[in-house]
Amino acid sequence: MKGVSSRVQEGFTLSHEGGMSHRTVRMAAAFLALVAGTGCATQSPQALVSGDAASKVYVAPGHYDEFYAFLSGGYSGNVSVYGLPSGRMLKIIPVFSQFPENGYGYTQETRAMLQTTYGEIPWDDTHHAELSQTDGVPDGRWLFINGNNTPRIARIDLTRFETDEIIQIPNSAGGHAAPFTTGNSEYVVSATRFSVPIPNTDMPIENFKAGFKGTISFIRADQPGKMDVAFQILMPGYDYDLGHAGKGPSAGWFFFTSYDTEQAYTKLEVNASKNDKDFIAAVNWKLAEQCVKSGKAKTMPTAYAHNYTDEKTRVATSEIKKSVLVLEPSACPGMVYFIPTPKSPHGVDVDPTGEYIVGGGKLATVIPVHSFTKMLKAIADKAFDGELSGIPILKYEAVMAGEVQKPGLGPLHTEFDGKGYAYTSMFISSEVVKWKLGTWEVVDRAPTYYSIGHLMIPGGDSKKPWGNYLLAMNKITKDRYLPTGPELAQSAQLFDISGDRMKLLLDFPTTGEPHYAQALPAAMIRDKQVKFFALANNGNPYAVHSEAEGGIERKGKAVHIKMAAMRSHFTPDNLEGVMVGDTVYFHVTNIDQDWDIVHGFAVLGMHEANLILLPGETRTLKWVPLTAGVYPFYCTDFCSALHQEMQGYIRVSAPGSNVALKANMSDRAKTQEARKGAMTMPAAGEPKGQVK
Ligand code: RUQ
Ligand code: CUA
Repeated sequence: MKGVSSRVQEGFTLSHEGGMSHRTVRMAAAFLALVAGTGCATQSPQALVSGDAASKVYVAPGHYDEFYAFLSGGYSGNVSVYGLPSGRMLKIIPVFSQFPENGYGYTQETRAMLQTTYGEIPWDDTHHAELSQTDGVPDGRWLFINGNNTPRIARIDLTRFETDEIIQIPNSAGGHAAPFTTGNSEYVVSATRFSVPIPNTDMPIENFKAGFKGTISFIRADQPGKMDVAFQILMPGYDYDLGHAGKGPSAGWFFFTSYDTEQAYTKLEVNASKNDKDFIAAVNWKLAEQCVKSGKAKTMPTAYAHNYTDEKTRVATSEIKKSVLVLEPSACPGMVYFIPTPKSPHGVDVDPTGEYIVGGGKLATVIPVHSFTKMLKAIADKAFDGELSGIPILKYEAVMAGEVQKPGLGPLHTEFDGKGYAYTSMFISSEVVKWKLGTWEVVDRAPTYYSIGHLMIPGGDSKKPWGNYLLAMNKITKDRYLPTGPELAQSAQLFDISGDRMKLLLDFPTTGEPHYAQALPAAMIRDKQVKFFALANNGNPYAVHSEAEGGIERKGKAVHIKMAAMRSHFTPDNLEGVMVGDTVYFHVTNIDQDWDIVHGFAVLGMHEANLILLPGETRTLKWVPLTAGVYPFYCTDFCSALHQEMQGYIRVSAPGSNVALKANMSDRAKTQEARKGAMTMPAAGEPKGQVK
């Protein structure tokens, strides 16, 4: 069977040689489309790529892409960065994962980033990449991303593309509706996908209805290093799935979808799909702030970790916070309303004007759109259908702006182009559906390959979308690429949406499973990139600022080695006097001061990952030698013509041996006038806050 991509290039039309899996998926999509009366997905994929597509995504050698796109890495725990329109991968940023490629989560300086109240957790499931905003528009300061499994939110600095801060969310499980931002990133939010006992204690699962609750957390986010759970709202025990802040007129509100309002706790596939409508919770967060200020929230003891990397030392520390403020809706009337929304809604998206709130009822036959103006009126008129746990339920008809009829099957997520159109992903019918805000008519549809989850338009959930491209992130890849055994890379597809009709431009594979992504014009952050860290400012307690400062020192069973790395040697590079039973800390500083001159460090038999040392940076590898012998170490990053010469030895002797501690100096180091006699070590045995 011939690969689909090669057939695209050859311009063949699809025939039965396309292979079972491919045909089956397309037949299923066509069948579902027929059922839905849409008649889509009957074209072959080849026909959808027009002749000029290649030139639209071709970025010539040496030229830059127009956008940075940040894709969540799903179960890889990372974020990956791509250039658009080329689809070239630029970087993987480790967030909630240990990353052997650069030592994140292994080095003594970074391990504290993965600290939680459950201990050090080197993995999570990232879903939603969210750029910080100013006045409702991405501003290029930071990227936030959630950890879904052990609820956490991370901040990535966009001048360094590094994870700097992680906060754990207490009283939560499944931090899925996260980390959506308010218009000036005052807050990012996290809502519980899984309701749990709060505080979490032992109880029979069948106590679900009475004992399990959801929380919506507002996390202060506008100051690096100071992320904190400002307050939590205690919600009925449903599954809170996604959220989005209002904007413009609705800027003081936040909207969250919920499913399982049936409160089933087993076989949810059936039992949580019974109600015709679930809810979008509309939260007046400005009012919530006031209620917290006026003392309506209760202090609840709990525990959650806050991890932060100091700018000067580049050493992460972890602190455990001990309490949180919890607000009951009944204590703050007017703070939360439920908007009935068909049926098990997934995404909730607010259009650029802030007027329309679009639900993604994944089992619904329409796309429901609520009106913010009507919502305010319904609240004023008390157009309620009862209440639940003190939360008024608004009348569906009173809030509804319109319904997109026969959109396709399985609407999940919607983004906007800023020109009056919305684009909704249809998981079951595998397509993107373009429709007009206000008239609710479907104006275009384009098949995706296959089973699209999120879609993304740069700035497409903000007040000002840069609306020329749309990226579809698909859950199933099947035959789009050369097969690679039982598991295939996930797949993204880029569409040109600058014209009336969507045009497929490009497929590219992605790492992990991207859920959501966000993108911004490269020009916003391109010239703000840090090129190296000034050695003079390196505040790591074990840093060396010249070769002359290198050396070795024993403190009981711990041996600390301060080492300089530069093109193309380590100083010192011959070390003796270490014994079996010692724990050795290699504190290696890259003293080169040039962009992209990176060194690595690894020792024979080590149990950690290698160190990757950015210019001007210090990183520490902990090594426990198990047997006597001589162990080579070397630079793992090809840094110069004499990179292969960048190596050294450490001698390990039997316990109790009398081999003297010794670290040789290079000739160059000996002549360095910076040499101040014996090396000095910081008073504290270890850099503060490091995890051992
Ligand atoms: S999810 S495919 Cu955002 Cu985790 Cu919708
Ligand atoms: Cu330093 Cu290779």
